[in-house]
Amino acid sequence: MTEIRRPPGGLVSALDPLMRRTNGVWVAWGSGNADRDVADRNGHVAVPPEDPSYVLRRVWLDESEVEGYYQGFANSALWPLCHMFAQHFEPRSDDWEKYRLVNERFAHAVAEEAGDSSDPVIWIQDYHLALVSATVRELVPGALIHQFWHIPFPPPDIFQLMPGGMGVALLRGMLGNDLLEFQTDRAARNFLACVDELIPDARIDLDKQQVQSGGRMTTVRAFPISIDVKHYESLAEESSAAKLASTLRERYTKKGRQLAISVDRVDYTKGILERLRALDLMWARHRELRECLVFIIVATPSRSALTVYKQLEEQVVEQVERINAKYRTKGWTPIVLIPENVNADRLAAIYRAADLCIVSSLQDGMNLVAKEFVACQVDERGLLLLSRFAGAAEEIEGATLINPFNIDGLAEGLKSALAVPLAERRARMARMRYDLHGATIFDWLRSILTAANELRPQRPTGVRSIKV
Ligand code: GDG
Repeated sequence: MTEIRRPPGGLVSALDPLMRRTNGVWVAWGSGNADRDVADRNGHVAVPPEDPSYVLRRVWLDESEVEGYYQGFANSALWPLCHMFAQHFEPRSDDWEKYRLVNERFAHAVAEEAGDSSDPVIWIQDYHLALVSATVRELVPGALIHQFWHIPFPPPDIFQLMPGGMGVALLRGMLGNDLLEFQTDRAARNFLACVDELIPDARIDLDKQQVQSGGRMTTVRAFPISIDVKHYESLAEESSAAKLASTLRERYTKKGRQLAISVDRVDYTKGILERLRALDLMWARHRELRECLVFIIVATPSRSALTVYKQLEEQVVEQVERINAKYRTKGWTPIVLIPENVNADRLAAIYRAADLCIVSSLQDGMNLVAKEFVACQVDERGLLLLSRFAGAAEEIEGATLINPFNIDGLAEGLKSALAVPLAERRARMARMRYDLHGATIFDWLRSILTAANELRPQRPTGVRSIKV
């Protein structure tokens, strides 16, 4: 039997609705036992299976490629470096070699899909493919190429931890794009500063946010990603979600207790252990707050093949067990851990039921959970505590900003949050919901396509797009 799995990451959540609307070709790595069975000779799969509306072109990777390219260079070197976690940064030359080769293969697959079209629009997604645009430009000279970088970009002092040749090759690869899209101005500025330090022939115009190098120009700008707001709202409004939300409230908000939630892939960038330390400190310091709050933590395993991620999963379980053992009373368990992927309907009900949602990322490109929470708060009772180091903090007005490195401050911030009156919560949530409706994933897409269009006004874009 073939089981269809939808990975939990923000990238897929964000792009699937867009692909359905644009009928493009999505070139993506193929994995899972059944992937080859459902693809045709050319690696093409029509998706979604129940209502095919676009084509996936698979690039097959063997085990050693997955290890070196994906777990290795992408997730053990680029990911930690971009999030400024020098302690997890492991650049290895074998991994880099695999990363280069796999990027090369993606570039050739894209060129094949472009076929004889003289001016295709090619949109590359994320940090796994930093070298693709430069190669595609050689293979398809007439293409309009742009790339969205979903994660932060570090300042030069951090970026220069990357061994010289690799760092320069990455920057040159990214400069193969006509338009390079980041989540925030800060990330765009950091990228320009790195180019300024490391690419001697580059000329940067900071006002226009453009780089001239190798005889061509790259525009570098911020386009904060969002979500399909109506989709999340309608999930939360479903009668089954409403029912589950009231069941959760009946179970957990007895005796005037508040229900707090968090939802993350288990990743050291998300500040899950810091959040647990703050809760522990708050309950240790303020006895009166015991039994006042139940915390549901959805912690979805992710990248478990990497030791640092597997260890973090174990640490989260250990810490939750420790805190529960320390404070539990007869009728109260402080933390409910859901250490697995929950389905989207259940997630919407959890968002809806909450009085408080905490996003405590130590660094985060955007953080879609913050926006999903706002969209699903159809009863407008919840408060959002949001890390100032998530891109979302630069966008959402009405959240309470927190510094998750400051455990002490976070514990006190949690205490204050519990005391915010309902009327103020409602006013803030109503404001956030209003703003979110004005900045959805479709607005994000439109603004990117408009900016790309402006770079080549004589040729319309978005007619047939190819995504990597
Ligand atoms: C990267 C950047 C940027 C999580 N657990 C479950 C589940 N999820 C979904 C959430 C959300 C997504 O995963 C996580 O998105 P985030 O944005 O929070 O984070 P990353 O995965 O790190 O995404 C990030 C994003 O790309 C988009 O550009 O915002 O900064 O790091 O959609 O709902 N979904 C379900 N069950 C779970 O258990 N159904």
